Amino acid sequence: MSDTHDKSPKGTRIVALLGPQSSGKTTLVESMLLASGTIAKRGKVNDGNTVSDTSAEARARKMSTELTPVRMNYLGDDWVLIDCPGAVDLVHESHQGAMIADAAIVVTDPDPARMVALGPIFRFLDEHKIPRILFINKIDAAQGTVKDLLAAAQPQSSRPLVLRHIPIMKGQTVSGYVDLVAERAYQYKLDQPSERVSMDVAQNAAAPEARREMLEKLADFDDKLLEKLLEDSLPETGEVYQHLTKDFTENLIVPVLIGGAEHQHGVTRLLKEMRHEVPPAAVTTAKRGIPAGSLAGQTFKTIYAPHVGKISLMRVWRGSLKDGDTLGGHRASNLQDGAEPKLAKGKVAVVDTGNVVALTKIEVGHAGDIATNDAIQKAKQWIEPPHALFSVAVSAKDRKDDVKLGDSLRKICDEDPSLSITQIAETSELILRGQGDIHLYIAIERLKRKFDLVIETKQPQVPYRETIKKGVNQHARHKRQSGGHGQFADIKVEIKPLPRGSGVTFGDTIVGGVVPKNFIPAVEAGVMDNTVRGPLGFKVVDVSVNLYDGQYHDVDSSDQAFRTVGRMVMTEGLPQCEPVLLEPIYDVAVYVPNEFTSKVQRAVNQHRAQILGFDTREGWSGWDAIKAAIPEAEMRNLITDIRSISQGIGTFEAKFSHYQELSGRDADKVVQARKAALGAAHG
Ligand SMILES: Nc1nc2c(ncn2[C@@H]2O[C@H](COP(=O)(O)OP(=O)(O)O)[C@@H](O)[C@H]2O)c(=O)[nH]1
Ligand SMILES: [Mg+2]
Repeated sequence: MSDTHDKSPKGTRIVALLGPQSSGKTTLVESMLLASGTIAKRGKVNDGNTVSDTSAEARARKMSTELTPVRMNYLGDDWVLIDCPGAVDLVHESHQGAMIADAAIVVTDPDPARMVALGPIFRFLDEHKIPRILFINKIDAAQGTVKDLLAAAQPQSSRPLVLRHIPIMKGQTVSGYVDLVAERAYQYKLDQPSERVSMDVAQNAAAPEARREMLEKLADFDDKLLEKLLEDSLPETGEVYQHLTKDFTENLIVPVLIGGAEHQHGVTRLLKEMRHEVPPAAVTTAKRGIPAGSLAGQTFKTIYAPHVGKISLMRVWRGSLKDGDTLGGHRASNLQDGAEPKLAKGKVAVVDTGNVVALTKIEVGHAGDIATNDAIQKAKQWIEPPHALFSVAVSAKDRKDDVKLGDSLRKICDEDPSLSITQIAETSELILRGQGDIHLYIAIERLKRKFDLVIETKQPQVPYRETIKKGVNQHARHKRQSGGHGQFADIKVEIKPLPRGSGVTFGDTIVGGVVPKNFIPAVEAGVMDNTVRGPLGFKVVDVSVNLYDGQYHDVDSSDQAFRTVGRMVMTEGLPQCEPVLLEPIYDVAVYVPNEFTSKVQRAVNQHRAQILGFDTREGWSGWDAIKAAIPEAEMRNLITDIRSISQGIGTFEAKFSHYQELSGRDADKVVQARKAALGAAHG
């Protein structure tokens, strides 16, 4: 691709395509590239030949698995389109793309029942003041009229949705549209720009009323326009465009377009609107609080590529970056086109304001970090990765890869900050956490492709513990006579339950040196040895052990003998104390749109939950928060269940709360499984 040809005065502008999975974002990118003449023939997601969706993981799944910047020049203006994944699991990835965009195109299916999925997207865009166009796609397959669709979408948006054109119907299908601003009618043409037809041919009686509705929405933000409308005088087209541009840029309204990406319908219209209304980088720069200086760029994505190493995708917010410039205190060379989906192709000499560059062999921080000539700093505004919702235990299939495992996992988490890795001491497991099973399995495929690392996964173990329900006084004697001098130790202890959270305590009330002071630490060590695994097979907690009597032998007693008897007293004593299983309980808040609350509540109940009540979700109109206490053992598929009921958008937050007794059949199952596992491990 050529670099700095006919420079557009606005620099390179960026739009991010957001929207639910499978709404047609990748297809729309393809259509925009075709309409702008960037490509001569459109690829198809199902044929695996689109310009974005290039990774092996995306091709295999026929869905976008990472953000992909794609370059386009339309009527002399430079653009980067960021195709974002729509899968809820990959939300952080799409937010990274949106954070460096000047505007977003939100693509939706034409189905009223699915509009609820737009809520979190609009919220995110509100929060970061990102202007957005709503593109109602697949209009060829609409469920209901455009009016129905808009009525279903409006409650999801805090800003008024302003329909910019209305469909022309031919029987049950949409055959074209009337542009309400220009008052022109267009007929869709398959795989071509629409053809202008006369308004008479269009016979669209609804147009004047729809136009008036549009103007009334604009008048809410302008008193002069309101006066005009009240006096029944209509504004000129030019004036309407001015209002639309201003209100869009200032995020007061959401313009709505309709079309069909797959058939090139409404695509030129979208490009024209972008051309006139999407603000340049300078406007976004001011909004984002990008630090002053002649040059500023922001890393928005880290990628590790085989043979290349770390690649940082950066948007240049201010100034232009030239080969050899100092960036973050180091020399930047070998600048690559950051909007070339296959990357590491297309070396560029200069990266202009607004444009994206792929940097290698230079440290420019993590996603979100801002580089100026001499420093790298955290951004004032960036996004935190969402709470983890799903986890698996991972290990290298081949032991010889153990060394590589840690480093590769760290890189994959750097690429995707919504992944995290934790070593759990109690279970000795390495846990990979993320947003759902798809998320984690994509990560595991990446590990294979990028680092030739084959991962084995297991369901993470629940760190059960055990305690006792009653106390006992226990005597133990260790005596062995063999050859020379033997071993002798004798103790009496009182074992007692303690309140939850106390751990294991050891003390003594020995008088008269019946157990000499110097042996007492050995007794304690022996006792502790046997709290690592109690009679049920788990770590023993909330138990006090007091040594109150004993005997020793001048020659045969030793630390070793007392340690042994310390172990014995626990092995013999604990089973008589009514051992009981403890399971970890989490405080969970499940968040769903209130239309799903009762159904989700029922589903949550299936997870042995104790429902603590529900309330409205703070700051989220139309959403509820269901509070519950849920055992960790029941959390595994919680997100899958919530999503299956809530159009994929329900979510939860969980925090460890406490350990709680588990008895009955559930406990028996756990203990049996543990015995089997320990038996297997010990051969
Ligand atoms: N009927 C119809 N299908 C479309 C249209 N646009 C996209 N699709 C189909 O919708 C599916 C998902 O498209 P894709 O671009 O991968 O969606 P994304 O997940 O939003 O990127 C694909 O099978 C497309 O062929 C359209 O305008 N009409
Ligand atoms: Mg896609």
